[in-house]
Amino acid sequence: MKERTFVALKPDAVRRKLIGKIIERFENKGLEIIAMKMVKLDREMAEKYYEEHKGKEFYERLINFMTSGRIVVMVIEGENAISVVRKMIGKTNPAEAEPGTIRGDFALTTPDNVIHASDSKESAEREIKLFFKEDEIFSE
Ligand code: 3AN
Repeated sequence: MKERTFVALKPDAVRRKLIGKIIERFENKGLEIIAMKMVKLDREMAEKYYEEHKGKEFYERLINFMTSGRIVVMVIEGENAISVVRKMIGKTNPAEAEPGTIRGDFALTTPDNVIHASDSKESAEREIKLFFKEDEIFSE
């Protein structure tokens, strides 16, 4: 089934100039980038984005990190895009992420684990809406 998922390249990915290397993997896989922009999250937006983690031990660190620099957000479309992209990014903890995955190859610790991708249809819809208007998304 053709799906849309939301991906964010975190401030560490931008600082380390990994944007091209990461996007290349999605394009090589046959996925379509149908929306993309660079933004800098303010605290309010970051809190909205990570509302499910409010109260967790790492929440403050996560918000501080995610507002520390610009990020690249995108909508990716393709067959089973949500699970395929999750597989490609690897486990949340980069120490456990398999080599060959994006976190496995480019990250070592959290919260600076280079990339975020939606983990379900519901979160994809919520996250896409948070960052993109419908007329900024270019579906085939
Ligand atoms: P994922 O990004 O793989 O969906 P989530 O949604 O559980 O993982 O976590 C969101 C973000 O919070 C992660 N990308 C990571 O940056 C950060 N994070 C998750 N767990 C921890 C942790 N134990 N310590 C620090 N940061 C964490």
